[in-house]
Amino acid sequence: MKRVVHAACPHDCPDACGVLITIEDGRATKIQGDPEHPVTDGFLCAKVAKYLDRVYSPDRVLYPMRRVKAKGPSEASFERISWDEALDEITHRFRRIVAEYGPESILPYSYGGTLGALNGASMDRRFFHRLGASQLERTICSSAGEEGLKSVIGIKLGTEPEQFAHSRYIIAWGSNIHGNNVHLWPFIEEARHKGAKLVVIDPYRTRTAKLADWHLPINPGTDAALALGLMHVIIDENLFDADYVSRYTVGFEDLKARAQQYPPEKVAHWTGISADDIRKLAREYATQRPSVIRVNYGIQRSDRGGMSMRAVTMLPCLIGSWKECGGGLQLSVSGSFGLNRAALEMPELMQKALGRPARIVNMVRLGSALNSLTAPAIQALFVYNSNPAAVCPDHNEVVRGLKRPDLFTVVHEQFFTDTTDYADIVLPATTFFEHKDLQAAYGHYYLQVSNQAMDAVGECRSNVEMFRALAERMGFEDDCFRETVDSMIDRALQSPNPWLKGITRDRLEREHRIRLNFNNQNIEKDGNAAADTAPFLPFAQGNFPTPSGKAEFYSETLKRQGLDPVVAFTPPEESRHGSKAAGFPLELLARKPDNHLNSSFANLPSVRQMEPGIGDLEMHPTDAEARGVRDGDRVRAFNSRGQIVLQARVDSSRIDGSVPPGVVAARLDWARFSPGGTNINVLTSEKLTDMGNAATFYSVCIEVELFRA
Ligand SMILES: Nc1nc2c(c(=O)[nH]1)N[C@H]1C(S)=C(S)[C@@H](COP(=O)(O)OP(=O)(O)OC[C@H]3O[C@@H](n4cnc5c(=O)[nH]c(N)nc54)[C@H](O)[C@@H]3O)O[C@H]1N2
Ligand SMILES: Nc1nc2c(c(=O)[nH]1)N[C@H]1C(S)=C(S)[C@@H](COP(=O)(O)OP(=O)(O)OC[C@H]3O[C@@H](n4cnc5c(=O)[nH]c(N)nc54)[C@H](O)[C@@H]3O)O[C@H]1N2
Ligand code: SF4
Ligand SMILES: [Mo]
Repeated sequence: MKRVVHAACPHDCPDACGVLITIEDGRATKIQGDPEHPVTDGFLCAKVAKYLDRVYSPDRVLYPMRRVKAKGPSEASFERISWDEALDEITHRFRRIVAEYGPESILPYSYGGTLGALNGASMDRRFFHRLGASQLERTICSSAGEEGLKSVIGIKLGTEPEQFAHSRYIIAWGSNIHGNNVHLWPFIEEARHKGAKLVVIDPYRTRTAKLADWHLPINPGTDAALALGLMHVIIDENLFDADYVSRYTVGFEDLKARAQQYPPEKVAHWTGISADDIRKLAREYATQRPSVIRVNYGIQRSDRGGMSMRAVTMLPCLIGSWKECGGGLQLSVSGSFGLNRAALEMPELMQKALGRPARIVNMVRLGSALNSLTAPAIQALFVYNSNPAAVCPDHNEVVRGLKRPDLFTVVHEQFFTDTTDYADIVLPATTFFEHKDLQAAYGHYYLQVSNQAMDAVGECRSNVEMFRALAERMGFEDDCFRETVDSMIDRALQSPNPWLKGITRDRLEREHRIRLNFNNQNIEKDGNAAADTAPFLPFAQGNFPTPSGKAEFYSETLKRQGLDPVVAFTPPEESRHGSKAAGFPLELLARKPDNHLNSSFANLPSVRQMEPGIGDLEMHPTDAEARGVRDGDRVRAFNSRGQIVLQARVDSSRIDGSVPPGVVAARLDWARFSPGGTNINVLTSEKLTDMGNAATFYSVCIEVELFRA
């Protein structure tokens, strides 16, 4: 029997594609994009187009496993056990640890394996809250940018992707659209056919930059200076929207005074972009309308990433482009869904366990947490939806912690990863083909139900079912641990957010995707709303959900936090102008692979072959020559935290190079696939950003030399 099931891709990607899975006699035989999805439009990225290779990979974890040899990467160090044995062992160890050290000595560790609302954060949170485990501060990706964005406009939402087709001037700012957000590209192409210009601001010459009309290779971490320089010109030349500014913003005079301090010549020194180009960009952006900025997370993985994002967010407020269809700015739109997360996660359960909220441990600083946290020290680590032994900064410290023989580590995974190398117990996890979920997005405004297409392979269990079983085994009798998946979806949708009005599970199951109800239309009796397709212009008339109700060029909240209430540029400590560059003159971009997803997919041969040269260190000829390095040479890249041997790729042309002078780039890979058993995160640091306690993957200084074995 053949059937086609509607699902939604849950990987950590803005696009949240609508997916159709063909099932024949219980087996998935085809995956394709859902042609009816208005944004993702029937195509999938290359890696997910090969998803059958992932679901049916011979390397899947199929059964619970127990370690039989010492921790570390070595073959066949696990034996198969039953789920009963696994759950017994985990609960036995947890009970002992709780009795001896208290529940906060247990640390959950999860991030973006699946962004499904339930399997991302629901039963797992209930479990750890009820246990009284330490809380994880999940800031490895986006929180600096979020805080910077919200400090100006109050909420995490922005221009819908469909509107980019109407833009006349598009800036991709720290945004690798072709690699990381490919479903925005057709809208940009449509705009360009109508004459729009695409500008890319990125130190690295990405595929997006190569295809753009204008690429500005900016020095890493200097975006706040560029934004201030643009505002300097826009204010100086009277190109701002005085009416919009006076009605809907606060702090213009403070901003004006600040921008005065950033004339283009000075900004050119910081950014490496000429004063003429800064003036030209400012004039074009302010006058070729509608103009829109697709800023992505690239600019906020930097020491002062929060302030960089704050400065960029001010631009559309200054020129009033929020009024126009095809104007404004998009970083992430996830704040618009407003699902009832509290009902899914039930933080009140911590009260029962501890009588207070549990302590918070930052995920970026996992190495420090495992090696030096006290009162109490971490005794057990429970990893799911994440591969910290690959993705976490300061890899050597992370591995040192994971190797601790006294640390009890459980990893719930689809594959044997760098992290399972250090697990005591490995549990098998389902893929999205094998469980049901509710799927929001961070790059568009459609909500979807992702249906279960097939039975779980082997003895895999979803995160929801695994934590349900663990809670039962721990003896947690609260009703919430017996709640069904459907009831949890219903509960997530029961939220005060007016844009969810009329959106029910029943409708999602029938209609597959529903745009948020922005015009708050009434739903007719049969459950169908008239299609709400009017462009979403959230800030056309102000309505910023900030403390002042206006876009904040001046923020009292930041001032209270001891931060600059306006915005300023300070060079990142680890950068060419920074205080910690001595001895390590090259700025490293420890980048994402275009065809993998962070560390996911790297282990699948059919996907890996799409990412040739993943072990390369890209260098500019000037920097290579100065070190006697030629294309193809093996080089040692190092700083005070670690070293890694990579193959030098030196650009053939100074003008068309992938990296500008002073910048080197390498891609994230699994440690076990790299020659020395370490990956590029041996060079990145635990330092947190100025706002949002996020990671600083793109503020890293290193030195490079020829490798002599
Ligand atoms: N194919 C693929 N898709 C992905 C991912 C993946 O790994 N692979 N990861 C997913 C995840 S988790 C996320 S968060 C999103 C992220 O998507 P993006 O935000 O696009 O993420 P990045 O690739 O980190 O950064 C974007 C660009 O910023 C540039 N950049 C670095 N430093 C600076 C700077 O200081 N200034 C400026 N202007 N640019 C800078 C980088 O060179 C990069 O090309 O993508 C998601 N999609
Ligand atoms: N050097 C460098 N490091 C980086 C970045 C970078 O750009 N450069 N990017 C950073 C960013 S932006 C992010 S978001 C993080 C991402 O870090 P992670 O969220 O850890 O992302 P992945 O590497 O995709 O690993 C997710 C793991 O979850 C597993 N998984 C998938 N679905 C499920 C499920 O349903 N259940 C369970 N139990 N497991 C599942 C996958 O098999 C995979 O091994 O990495 C960060 N690290
Ligand atoms: S990873 Fe992104 S682009 Fe690829 S299928 Fe999933 S949502 Fe779509
Ligand atoms: Mo991310």
